[in-house]
Amino acid sequence: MDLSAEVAARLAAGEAALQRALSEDPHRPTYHFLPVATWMNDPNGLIQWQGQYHLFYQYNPNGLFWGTMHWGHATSPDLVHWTDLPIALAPTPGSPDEDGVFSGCAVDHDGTPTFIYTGVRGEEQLPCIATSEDDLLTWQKHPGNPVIAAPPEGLDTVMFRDHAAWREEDGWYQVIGSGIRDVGGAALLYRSPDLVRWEYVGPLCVGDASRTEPLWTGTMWECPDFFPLGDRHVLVVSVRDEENLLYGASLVGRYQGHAFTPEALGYVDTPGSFYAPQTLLDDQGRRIMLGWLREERSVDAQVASSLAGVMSLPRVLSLSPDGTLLMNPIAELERLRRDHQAYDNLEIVPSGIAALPGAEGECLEIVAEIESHDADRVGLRLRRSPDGEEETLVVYDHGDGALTVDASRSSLSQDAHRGVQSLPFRLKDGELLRLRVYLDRSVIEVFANDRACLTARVYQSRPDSRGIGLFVSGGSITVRRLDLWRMASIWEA
Ligand code: DQQ
Repeated sequence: MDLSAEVAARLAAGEAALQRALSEDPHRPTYHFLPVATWMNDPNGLIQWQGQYHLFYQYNPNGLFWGTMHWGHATSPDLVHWTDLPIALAPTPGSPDEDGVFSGCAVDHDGTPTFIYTGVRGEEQLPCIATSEDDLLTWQKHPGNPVIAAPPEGLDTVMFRDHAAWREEDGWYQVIGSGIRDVGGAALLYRSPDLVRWEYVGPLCVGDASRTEPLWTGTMWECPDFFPLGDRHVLVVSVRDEENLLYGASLVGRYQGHAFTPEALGYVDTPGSFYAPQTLLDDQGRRIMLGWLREERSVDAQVASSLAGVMSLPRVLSLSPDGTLLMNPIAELERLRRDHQAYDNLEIVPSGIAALPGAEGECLEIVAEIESHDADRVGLRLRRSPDGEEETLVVYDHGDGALTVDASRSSLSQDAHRGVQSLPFRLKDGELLRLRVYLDRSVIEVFANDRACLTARVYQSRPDSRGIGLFVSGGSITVRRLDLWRMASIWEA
């Protein structure tokens, strides 16, 4: 397909107009990517190609519910402003993907963009490939699909899908998400000279479902990603059991001789709203992660709404010298900042509550630096109604060593799940609490001290739930500085 600049500009303008029309829905985010009208889940095939970022994503064009998976396609010059393009991959009747094209990755195979994805036919889920000759717009499936005929012989797998591939000196490698019955989640390693013929190398990493510390790694791993970062390697997996999608987990360790030795295990985000993350390496050398933000309300409410699935903001990953995974929002998001407000040196007394005069809104960025004077609990109140009937709290609990998004009073609607999501987190002696919070209607993304992320979905029922404040218990705090910006819509005309 020849997508001339003029056609592309018209598509982008039409897309933005539709997005603006749908923004009447008070829960619909305005600066997170989501498709116009139907269901979206995992990010797929993240790649930068000729300067443009490409985001493919699990997509159901048939409604606001999961089913008949396709790959949607959006591009961006900056990972902030997106243009949604025609569907990239759809199931082909009578083929190994006739019941769905599940998640996978994109690689540059000597100048040919190539997808590795999971084709679904009945109960079978097997690796397939597709290539593009027109800069990622249309895709030709390989006639030899599936390129791996079955899970490894002799391994009792409970799942076999989702792909991350990379090149080494002796050829291509990929990991496939899996689980070994009665053992735990697994990432299985394969090798290929050409992305078509694959040989099983062995498990890259296997979890232990009988262990729960420091976190339970489930019985299956979906959407594995594996990449070098600093002087180590990181394996990211989406942990689940038979019934539930649980969370993204990161294993940081050493990779040598095709063997991976994890040294540290942690949450990529709180259990709940953020799932199936994938990364790309861009031309600035940044390792950037996007994840699927699931809805946290009843299926009926989703089907009746204008949204079912949102893409997270892009995060840049790095490692601290001690091997801790660090995550920060990409700098390009600052382009959306408008109407700056700043507050300096606010003292809040023990068990105090502070409303921030003039601080309110539904699409905001908040950056706060807070010094605690022996406080037990300290945090932000977000989307607060004037009488406090609705509000969502971001809480640092020093005693419990936890960071929490408490959405239990976020909405009066019975359709909203209103959960409480926590992560282990403790400030070091003398360390300030540094919070960077993105509010985008039903989305809250919190970045804390470069090393913890909490994502939540909240569905306020009151239009006046817009206030922002602070609270403390057990001691006092000094808010050294708090900056707040209204965030522009990425679909603005
Ligand atoms: N979603 C895809 C699968 C993947 C799961 C199907 C994770 O490929 O395992 O939509 O959300």
